[in-house]
Amino acid sequence: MRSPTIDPQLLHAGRVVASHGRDALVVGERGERIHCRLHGRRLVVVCGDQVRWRAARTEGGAGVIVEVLPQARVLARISARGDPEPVAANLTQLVAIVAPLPAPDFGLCDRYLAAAEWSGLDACVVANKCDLDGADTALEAPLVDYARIGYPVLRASKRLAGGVDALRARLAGRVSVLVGQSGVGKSSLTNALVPGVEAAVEEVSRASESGRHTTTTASLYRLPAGGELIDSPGARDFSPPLPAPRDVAGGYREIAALAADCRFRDCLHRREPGCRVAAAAREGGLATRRLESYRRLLALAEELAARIRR
Ligand SMILES: Nc1nc2c(ncn2[C@@H]2O[C@H](COP(=O)(O)OP(=O)(O)OP(=O)(O)O)[C@@H](O)[C@H]2O)c(=O)[nH]1
Ligand SMILES: [Mg+2]
Ligand SMILES: [Zn+2]
Repeated sequence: MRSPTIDPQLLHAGRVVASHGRDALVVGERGERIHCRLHGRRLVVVCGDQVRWRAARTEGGAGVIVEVLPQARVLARISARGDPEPVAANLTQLVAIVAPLPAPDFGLCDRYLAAAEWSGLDACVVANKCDLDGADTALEAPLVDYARIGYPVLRASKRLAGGVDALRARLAGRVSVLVGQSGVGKSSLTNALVPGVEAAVEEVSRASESGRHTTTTASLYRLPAGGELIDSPGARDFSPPLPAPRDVAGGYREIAALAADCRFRDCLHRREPGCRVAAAAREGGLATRRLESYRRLLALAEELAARIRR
């Protein structure tokens, strides 16, 4: 149903808070929520996009998105077909969540952090479900490494009193996306941080006719202390679009810092003589796990570059 006070010619500003195929939920300037369709085939929107929309002329959707404003700092992934696909736009921070359960995949966490480096996003790591027995021992070594290279590492739990306080403080005033394996607790954290979010979760999942538990589409929420939070679907396997092989090291901040002292300027930190990065790993100044993770991503970037050349 169309509100008689909305002039179908008028363009309004809005923010995409969820999108699914050709449908998007937009929040307007006065906080109103409008179910919108995309105008034309070429428009694509993701969570966080700033858009212009007008009231629908025909019955059906309440609004039509006619324009997407240029995006800044996007989180993107490579789709199953191998194409780059934005996940969320206009971010300032990536929050990588790990937990003792499901079994943690720190290579995945590294790839999220690399995506943040390449997109110019602040990043932090959250060790969630810290109420579980043995949570610390399972995660300790990689978390110490992350802290050592300058990523804030926070502990969180929805089960403990004050269990999300540190994360809440970290999110204030920023536009953050929660990422991580399916089941690490992204939606649970969102519920704990955004009052009344259960209703919004219901609304979004009804719009996309999906189940309620495993998140299938990213959703953006306002935080009471200022800032915004995007809950994203968990990935079994995430890779950001990869840069040229020589730029992969830029996704690993401690490796990029050491690379300045390699003998060769184009050192890829594999078997080159005079490689400061490899030396640091031998001497204990660089986590071997991170170096191996970098080399795997480098191999992937080379494979992609070769495919593009062919
Ligand atoms: N013990 C414990 N369990 C938790 C905690 N947070 C979440 N869980 C449980 O972990 C399971 C997965 O939580 P979700 O919040 O749905 O995880 P998610 O990351 O949103 O998963 P996807 O949407 O599939 O990506 C649920 O059974 C939660 O109850 C926590 O702090 N402690
Ligand atoms: Mg979820
Ligand atoms: Zn090197």
